[in-house]
Amino acid sequence: TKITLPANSKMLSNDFVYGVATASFQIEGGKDSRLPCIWDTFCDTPDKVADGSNGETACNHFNLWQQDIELIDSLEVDAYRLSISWPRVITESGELNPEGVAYYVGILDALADKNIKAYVTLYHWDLPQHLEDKGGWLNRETAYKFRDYADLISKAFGNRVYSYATLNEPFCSAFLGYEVGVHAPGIVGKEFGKKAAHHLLLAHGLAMAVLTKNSPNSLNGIVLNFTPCYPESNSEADINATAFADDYFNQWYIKPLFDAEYPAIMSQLPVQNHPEIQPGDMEIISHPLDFLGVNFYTRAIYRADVKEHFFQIDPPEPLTDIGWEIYPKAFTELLVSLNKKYKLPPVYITENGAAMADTIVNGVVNDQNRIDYYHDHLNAVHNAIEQGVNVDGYFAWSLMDNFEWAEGYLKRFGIVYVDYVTQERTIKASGLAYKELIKNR
Ligand code: GBH
Repeated sequence: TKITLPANSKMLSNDFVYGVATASFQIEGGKDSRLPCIWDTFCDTPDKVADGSNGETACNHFNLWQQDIELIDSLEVDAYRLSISWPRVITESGELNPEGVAYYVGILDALADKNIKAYVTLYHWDLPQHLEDKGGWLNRETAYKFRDYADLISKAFGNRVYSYATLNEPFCSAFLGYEVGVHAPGIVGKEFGKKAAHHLLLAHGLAMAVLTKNSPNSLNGIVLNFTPCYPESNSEADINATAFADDYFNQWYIKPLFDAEYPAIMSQLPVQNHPEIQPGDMEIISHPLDFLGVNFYTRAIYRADVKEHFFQIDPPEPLTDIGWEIYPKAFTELLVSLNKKYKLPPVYITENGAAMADTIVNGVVNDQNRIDYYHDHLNAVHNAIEQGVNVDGYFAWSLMDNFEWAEGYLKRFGIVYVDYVTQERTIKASGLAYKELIKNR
């Protein structure tokens, strides 16, 4: 029932940052105090979210944030990763909304009081609906709107923020939102995904320039998710198909940041599926980063396919409650391979965690399988550090159970249990194990 690391691990030094992470739409509720976003609309569309739920109340963090910060503090973490709800802080005419700003300033000041570093993500998927009505991430203009939002909010927050991430997982926004449509805004078509991705990356680059100017002392960067790709067999066909999938899903979002170009597979995509790149865009996108955030959950296995470039096979066991394979070795291999391919700035693991079915017995949540997941994955990060990767911190996803996007409230990623009827929080065994690891460094 413990999370342990080798005694000599860099991850046991006091300057390795341990934190917990959340995202605005997944925990806040307080829907009446902000503009509508694309996830409100998506939730209201039949059959999009597994349990037909929405983010109207979520964990009611909008009202309970003070006690939630006490909770975070009680876990003895060094840092808290939160996201800002764009539709809460910027009005439809593009001005700061003072109430929305005051809400986050309250949170940031409370964190500072407790010496908890604030890692702020500016965009964790809650695009204002009025921008989607003008084309959302398929409209280049949205990138400039994001830059303006980053400019206003970073001036308003002053020096309260330890680290800014521009975007969370542009892959999810672009591919899941604008290509397969399983996330908001639910648009489907192979011709859309890479166009949306380009505007997201452009938004990131434009915002990096603004953050570097307004907030030169914070660590400014981006958070990417990676699902490392493995071939089903050693056949050349499977290996090639896997490399294609890796470029399409993973390298597409990181290569432009460091190499100012998209993967070469672009030439194999039909022209109508290409991004619309204007002169100068790739220079903007490749703005230097102070840190790279890496989110890791699972890997994926591919085989060659006669019609498509690749085919993803069902994952082998063991699986988490959301059906994702538990394969920590891929975490080490991912970090080592990124470090080999790119000239990385310091890396933070900005999300890692597992959906597990929790059972509460007499008020105690025993989630030994989640403890095992954390133990194995923290050790996988340790192994990557041993192989030369510069990792400075780790954030558990998530602080507490919350609105798990298309899965609604059915899947629980928290190290704190949330009873959605009473809004009562109970620290799970995994939360206590995480706290012990941090305390006993
Ligand atoms: C993150 O997304 C989000 O940032 C966070 O908000 C969310 O709550 C959390 O993860 C948990 O979902 O079909 O086996 O190939 C992670 C998104 C997860 C997308 C893994 C791709 C591939 C699984 N990624 N997924 S598989």
